Amino acid sequence: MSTATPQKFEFQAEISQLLDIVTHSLYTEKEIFIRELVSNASDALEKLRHTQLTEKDIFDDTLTLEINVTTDDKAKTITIQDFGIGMTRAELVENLGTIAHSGSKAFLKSLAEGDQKNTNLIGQFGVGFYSAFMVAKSVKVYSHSWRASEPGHVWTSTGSGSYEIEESEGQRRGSKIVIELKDDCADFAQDWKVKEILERYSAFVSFPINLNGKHVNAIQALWLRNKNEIKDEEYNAFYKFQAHAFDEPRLRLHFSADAPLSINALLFVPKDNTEKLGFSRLEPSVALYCRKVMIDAKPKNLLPEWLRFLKGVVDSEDLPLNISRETMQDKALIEKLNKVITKRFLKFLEDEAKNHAEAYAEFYTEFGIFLKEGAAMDFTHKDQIVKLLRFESSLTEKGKTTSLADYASRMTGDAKEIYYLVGPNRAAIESGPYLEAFKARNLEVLFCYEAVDEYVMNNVREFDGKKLTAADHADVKLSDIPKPEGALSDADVATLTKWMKETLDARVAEVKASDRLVDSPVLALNADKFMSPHMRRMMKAMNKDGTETPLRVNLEINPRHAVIKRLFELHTSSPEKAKLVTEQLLDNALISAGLLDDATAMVARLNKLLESV
Ligand code: FE6
Repeated sequence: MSTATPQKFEFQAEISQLLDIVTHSLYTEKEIFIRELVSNASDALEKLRHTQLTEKDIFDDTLTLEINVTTDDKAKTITIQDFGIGMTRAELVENLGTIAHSGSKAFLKSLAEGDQKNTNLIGQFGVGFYSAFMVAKSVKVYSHSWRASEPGHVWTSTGSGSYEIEESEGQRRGSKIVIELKDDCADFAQDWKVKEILERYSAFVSFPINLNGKHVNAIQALWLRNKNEIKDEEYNAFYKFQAHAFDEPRLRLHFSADAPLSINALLFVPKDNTEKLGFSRLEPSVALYCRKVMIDAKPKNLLPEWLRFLKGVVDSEDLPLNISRETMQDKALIEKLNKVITKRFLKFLEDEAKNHAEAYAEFYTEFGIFLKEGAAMDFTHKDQIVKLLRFESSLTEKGKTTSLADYASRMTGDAKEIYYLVGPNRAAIESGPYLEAFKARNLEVLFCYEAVDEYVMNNVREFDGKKLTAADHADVKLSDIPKPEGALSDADVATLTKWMKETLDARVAEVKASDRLVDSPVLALNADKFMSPHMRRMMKAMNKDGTETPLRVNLEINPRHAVIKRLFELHTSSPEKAKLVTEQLLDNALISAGLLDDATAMVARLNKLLESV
């Protein structure tokens, strides 16, 4: 059927309804109409390229495959033109109604029910075109199919009620969409404004995009290329562009997957952890793409919180284009992407740790804190993350670290616990009274220097069936070792500990002989399961209650130590002085444990003791 005169059509009811939704509620930002129309143009060019492979007789076959965007701020118009496959008259009508024919009822229904899964039903050239009506007074679509035998047409509508189709002379191949902008949308006829939008959403579209004659997209979608053909410099340049960064990336992971989802991802770890440097909390910045077109620059749920230091791109063909922050159509899909990518990245770190131990150690120094956050908070990936944690230990050199797996491999006999001590640094832990018992028994102890470590250890709880245990907790039971000569007798110890408990009264829960002490006279053990010394210190620093909770410690004494043996004599010969010594020993133990809140009384007492020297 050939029609030279304009023909008027009413929109089908479904189309009217859909147009209304797209125009008024599907998208949160009006500017994305440019992304959608450019994406359609790119698809039309892709289809043409495909058609060229099999068809000889192509209309206007010499045209370059490019997209031209032009603006006219006087006339308040924006035009998006492609030399793609184009549409015949029948296709104009058919494509407009595609959704109406391919499950639009289900789509509308699910939208109405607030369940937006079904937006997936909309294939290529989906509702995207309709988004033009968010900003348009009127839209004209000039199109000429690649089929030379078909004439060109112009389709016109204001988006309400009806459209017209008319034959149009002199059309070149492809489609040209001319939008006459509403007055409050006139900004989209500004060159600078449109440039910004194209750079934001369409920077990686494969075909050249010209804005008012100037080429605006010179960067390749590196993530879709074969990684064997990409040079380091190209990756680094891409990273700088994508992350707005000035450094070189520390690590990168470029991977693709087909099942269970199509994924092409390029992830970077930056050189520095800026949060550590005191900058503000990082925002998610692995951008989400669908076939080179950006969907969300900062998707909230694409990766777990603790991976917020990653930069890069995830591209999945399975995503609907019109996904946006508020209309998270497919939470399940994003969750699946999240799982697959996180697992893959953790596997990558595992390989790095194995194959490039030194680079991994440097990465860990900088970004380990994020892994700790993950180990403590992310139950789904905990087991994989815990393998990546590293600590100094009583068996490593200063500055060298060990994994929990390596610790476990060194455990002997029927040992079932992995011990750790928290302290400000190596020297402090090594000179404290807690380590000696473990050293004497050849037990390795992990050294934790960071404020979060205790929290992490408490949350991780165990590794490979072995319990993570604080070495300074009262519950820790250690094996017997041969007692050195010259200790107080059991009876004398019983007498002395009883006397000391009476003397110290409520300041201690219990006084007893120690099986831990080798070189130190006394040791304070945390008797409170729920409030460790370090937790107490943290609460104090944050000015939370908890310093109010009375301190409960067990005091352990070393019956071999000269001071204790002397104290035993003193407690009968000079009880007053023995009381001062006992109190001082408790304070010494509390200082070692980091638990002495106020040293004033201690200093006064010490001065008194010094008088008698
Ligand atoms: C979307 C206009 C109906 C091609 N090229 C471009 N856009 C396309 C197609 N669409 N569908 C096919 C669309 C319109 C109407 C559908 Br009316 F742009 N650029 Cl081949």
